Amino acid sequence: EDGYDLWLRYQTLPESYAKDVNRTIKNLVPGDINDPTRALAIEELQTGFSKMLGKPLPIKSNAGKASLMLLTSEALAQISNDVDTAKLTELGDEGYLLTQAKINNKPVTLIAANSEQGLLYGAFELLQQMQLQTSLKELNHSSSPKIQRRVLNHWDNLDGSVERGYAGSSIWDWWELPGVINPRYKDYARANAALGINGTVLNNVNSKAISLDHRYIEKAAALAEVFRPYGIKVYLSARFNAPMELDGFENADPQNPKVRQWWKDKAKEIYQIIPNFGGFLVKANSEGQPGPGDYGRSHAEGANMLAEALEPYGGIVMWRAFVYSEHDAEDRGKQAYNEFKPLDGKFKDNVLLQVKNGPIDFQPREPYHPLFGAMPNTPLMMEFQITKEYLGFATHIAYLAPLYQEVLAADTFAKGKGSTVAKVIDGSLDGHKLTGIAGVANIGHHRNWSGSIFNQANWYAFGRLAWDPYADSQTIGRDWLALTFTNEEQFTEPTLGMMMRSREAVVDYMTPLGLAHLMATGHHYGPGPWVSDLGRPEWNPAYYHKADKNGIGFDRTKTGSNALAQYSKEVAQSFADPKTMDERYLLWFHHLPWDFKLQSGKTLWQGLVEHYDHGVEEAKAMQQTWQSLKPYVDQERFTDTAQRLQIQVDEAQWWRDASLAYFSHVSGKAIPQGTTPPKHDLQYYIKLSFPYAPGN
Ligand code: BDP
Repeated sequence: EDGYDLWLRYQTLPESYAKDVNRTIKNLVPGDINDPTRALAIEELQTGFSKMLGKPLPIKSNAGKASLMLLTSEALAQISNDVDTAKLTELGDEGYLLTQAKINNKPVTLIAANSEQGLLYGAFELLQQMQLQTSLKELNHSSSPKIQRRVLNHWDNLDGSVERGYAGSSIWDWWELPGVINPRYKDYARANAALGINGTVLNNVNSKAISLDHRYIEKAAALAEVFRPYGIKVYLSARFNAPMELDGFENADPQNPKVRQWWKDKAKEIYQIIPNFGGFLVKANSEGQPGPGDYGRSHAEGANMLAEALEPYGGIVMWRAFVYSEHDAEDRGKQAYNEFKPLDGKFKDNVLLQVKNGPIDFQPREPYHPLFGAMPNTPLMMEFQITKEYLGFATHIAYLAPLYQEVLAADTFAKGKGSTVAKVIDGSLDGHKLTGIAGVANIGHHRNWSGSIFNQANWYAFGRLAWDPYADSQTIGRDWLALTFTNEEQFTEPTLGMMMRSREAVVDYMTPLGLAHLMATGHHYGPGPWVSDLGRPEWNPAYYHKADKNGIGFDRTKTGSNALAQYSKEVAQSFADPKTMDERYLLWFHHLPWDFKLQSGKTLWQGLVEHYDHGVEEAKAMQQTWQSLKPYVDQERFTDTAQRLQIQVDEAQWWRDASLAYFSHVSGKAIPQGTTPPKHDLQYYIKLSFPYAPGN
């Protein structure tokens, strides 16, 4: 068990359940396997049945004898009226129905959908339900995605490195493509299609123009070919000044007709070899990337130029709202809103604005981004980070579904109570048709794909929440555990408990009570709250915590940056009073004296120390739980996880000690009595360096 098979392990089923399946499903009527997507559905079913039950299903062509059928709604209507076709229609292009139906008066297990794609999703779901040992007789399950574009963002570079990647180098071998098609590309597509992911951006948002050069388009086309029958579209990150870098143009100004024509020609060239190309993802005027701002043009003008080029072919632009500049450094968290809100309604119909979940940058905890709910006339797309840049890379366990769910369920009050972020991005709040969600992938060439077994859970959870942003992180976690290890409750329940608390543990030992961005320079791994010497103010941890002898925290109320005013009245009010608000966001919004009284009655300083201690205790508790689960886990995955947990315990301690050494130093507060002092003095922690940390 090296983790390669992800959620498609298809372990031999226990005898009693296998009997049940054998009684219900005796053969398979595949339908027209000339369709490549249907052929894959059949192939997957046969792989699954062979592995789980020891043999593939006998293939029958005669519907009269069928026990498992895959039927599109059209085909179904011709042979049976047992299924409500109106209900099927509601499932749209990608939904499916799994049910027991009567066909020719005989009971049949039916996968029905409006498209071949829906049938493929249905086949994966049937196999998942079998792995979870759901009784097939009770199967009556329909599902359709609530979000249209469910996309992974690979931050993969053409030289094979991965920005913020902790699972080895890129799985794309750009050098050998398009000649060599690694079988792993197909396994990648299978794993994603099993979750309903239907798009992938192949290259880093910090992109190179050469990705749009003909040679590289051919390489991307080879991948697109593998992914197409799985329903996965390829997208590319586009460098805004590509006309200059590739073809020597003098500028990349969106008002320049020649530049506009260049993008039109480029789109045409791409669609000639990738007919189902998804479109472009663009990081512009952000962290040194070129963009329309270089010519005094707005983000809307830049995005619309690309949108116009893609429009004839049905392509879209995913334009990122991740911008901040040193010239307006009072509060970095306010800048995206200030820049984009005035552009609401100015984007073309095939543009999605891609917004990170929080206003700063993928921190262990942030409030939701104030743009959600603030741009009703523009479809906003969510960007989550699956790779754990700020949550311990691949060595710490942090199950991210609770983080995702916390943001999706947050109420923006944009149109009154219940205007959740999920409703903003699934289009239901403002009536948008084009909708999307992106996850920055944690995938690399490591045999287990994600660098650690538990990191796979974050990829899985992203996929499930992209399909249904209202899904519950517990259920997702439980399913993942059953698919990945075993569904014995003695294993799943304690492990799920550990997963569900893991993210909060990280918050506690890294950035409790609403603190953020305290990571050391460059690698974002260890603590560096003392760092204050970097070129731009908002690159320094000291800018974010603002701790001195009088207090700590970032004042985002009226007396400070007033970022609170970017939220609706109700949300702003809920965060306005530090005495009554949700303390998980306390120091995000308030600068408070060290002796401020928390709701527990303790002082802020005591509370901070307790959170740090609690984080370390939780890491230790996870380690103990895991040790008790040894009987349920194979040696390889048990040991690998145990080793990582040991690192996590040691590093939780490091984070706690270094942070408390520093905060005690700036505040002049002694470590409270009865609390263990940091192992070393502050200088020791400051001097540690990590020149070869991965992912830079
Ligand atoms: C930051 C990462 C940086 C990315 C940037 C982005 O540190 O590597 O390029 O986000 O999202 O968090 O563009």
